[in-house]
Amino acid sequence: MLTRRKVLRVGATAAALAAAPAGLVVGSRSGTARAAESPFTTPLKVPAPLRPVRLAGHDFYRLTTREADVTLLPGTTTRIRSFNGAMSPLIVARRGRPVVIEQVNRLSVPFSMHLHGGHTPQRSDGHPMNQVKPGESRLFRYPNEQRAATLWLHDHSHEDHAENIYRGLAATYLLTDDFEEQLPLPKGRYDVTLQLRDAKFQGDGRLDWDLHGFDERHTILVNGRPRPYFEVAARKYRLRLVNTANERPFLLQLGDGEEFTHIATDGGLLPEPVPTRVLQLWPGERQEIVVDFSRHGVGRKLVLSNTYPYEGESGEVMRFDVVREASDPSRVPGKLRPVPDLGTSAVEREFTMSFDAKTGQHLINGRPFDMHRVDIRPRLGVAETWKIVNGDGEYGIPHSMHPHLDAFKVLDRNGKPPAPGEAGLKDTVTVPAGEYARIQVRFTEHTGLYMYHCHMLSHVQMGMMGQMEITR
Ligand SMILES: [Cu+2]
Repeated sequence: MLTRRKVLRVGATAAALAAAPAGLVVGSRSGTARAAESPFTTPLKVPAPLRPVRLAGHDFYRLTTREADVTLLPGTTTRIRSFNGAMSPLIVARRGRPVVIEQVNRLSVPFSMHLHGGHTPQRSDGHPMNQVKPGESRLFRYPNEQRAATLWLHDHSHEDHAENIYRGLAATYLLTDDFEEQLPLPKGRYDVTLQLRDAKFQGDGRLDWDLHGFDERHTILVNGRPRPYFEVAARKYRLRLVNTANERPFLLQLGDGEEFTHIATDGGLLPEPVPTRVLQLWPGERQEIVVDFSRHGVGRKLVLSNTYPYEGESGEVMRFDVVREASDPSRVPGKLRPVPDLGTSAVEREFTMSFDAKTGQHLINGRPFDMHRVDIRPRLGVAETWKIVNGDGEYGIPHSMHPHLDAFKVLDRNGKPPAPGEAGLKDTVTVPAGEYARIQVRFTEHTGLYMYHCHMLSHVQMGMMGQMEITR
C-alpha cells in the first residue's frame, strides 16, 4: 500500500530534481553502499540486434514472451519474464521498412505489446483491449514512417504491465534513417544502448515484487547487469540511455562532473547539441549523449552516478574504464535536426494529475481510467496545446504525461521556456509536484482509440490513464 510516509519520501527526491538547474554540477548526496553488492564486478552486456527473417517489404520477428532463468546477480539465478529468454534485447529498424512482430504469449498472464514512441496504427498499438491471452499469438505491424529515434517495446495490458516490465519485459527498438546516418556521429560498436532500471532481489536472486515498493529497489541494472563496468576506447561514444524502471528517476553525472554532449531525446535528435554535466532521465524517457573518452585518457575510470539515490543506497550506476587508444573519425555537428513546425494550436486542453489519498487512486481530471469511456476526441491533423498540471504539491508526487501516437513539443514549464535539452521532440514529459508544463501535439495519419497516461507505472495501474479517440 502506498503510505503517506512513502509518498513524502518520493516527494523529497522529486523536489531535489526540480531544484537542480540543468547544466550545473550537483554534489553527490551521501549514501551507504550495500556491502552485499560490490559495484563494477560484472562486465556490461552490449546486446547484439535480434536477427529478423527478411521478407519481401518488411522484417519479420517472432517474440515469445515467456519465463526464463537467467543470471543477473553473480552466483544466483533469477526467474524473469522475457522476450525470447533474454533481458534487454535490441531490435534495429530502418525508416521506410516496416517491422512485423509475431508475439507468442507463453506467460500465465495477458500481454499487450506497445511500441513506446511509435507512430503506430491503432490495431498494433497495444491498447489494453487488444491483449494477447496466455497461449495465444498476434501480429503487430510497425510502419516505421517516422524520424529516427530510440524507442522501446513494453507491455500495456492494464492489470499486469507494471509487473511484466519489472520482471524484464522491455526491449529497445532503435530506428535509424538516412538523415541521421549521414551525420558524422559515432556509429557501429561506438553507438551503445543502455537500459537503466532498478530492482529488489532476495538473497537467492529471486526478484521481489511490490507495486508500491519503488524506494526499496536498491539494485541498479544496466542492460540486466548490476552496476557493471564497460571497457571503452579513448574516443567518442554515442550512448542511448533508456529508463525502463517502473518509477525511478535518474539525475546522472559522469565522474566528478565531466562535460558530455546531449544530442537526442525521446523523438530523436535535438536541433543542436547541448554541452552539459548533468542529465535527467525519468521513467519511459530516452536521452542520448556523446561522451569523448579521449579527454580522459587510457587508465581513467569514470563512474556514471545517480546524484539523488533513495535513502540507504549508493548512487553508482556503472563505470567506464578507458582501456585502449582508438582512431576517431566521428564528430558532433553544430546543428543536428530541426524540429518540425506543428502550426498554430486550435484546441486547448488541461489535464490535472492527482493522487486521491482516500481511495489510493491516481486520477486525471478527477477520474480514474475507464476502458468504456472516451475522455477526449482530438481531430486528425489539428494542433492542440495541453497544459499538464501536477496537482500533488501537497504530497510531493511527480507525474508525467505520455500520449500515444505522436511526439510533441514542450512549449514551457511554469510559463518559462524549456531548457535546451527539452527543445527536441518528446513523447513523455515529467511535471514535478505542484508545477505545470504546456506541450503542443498534433495527431496525424491514424484514427481510432489511443491512450494517454502517466509513466509512473503504479500510478497508471491505480488509474492515471485516459482514452482518446482520434477522428477525421
Ligand atoms: Cu503519476
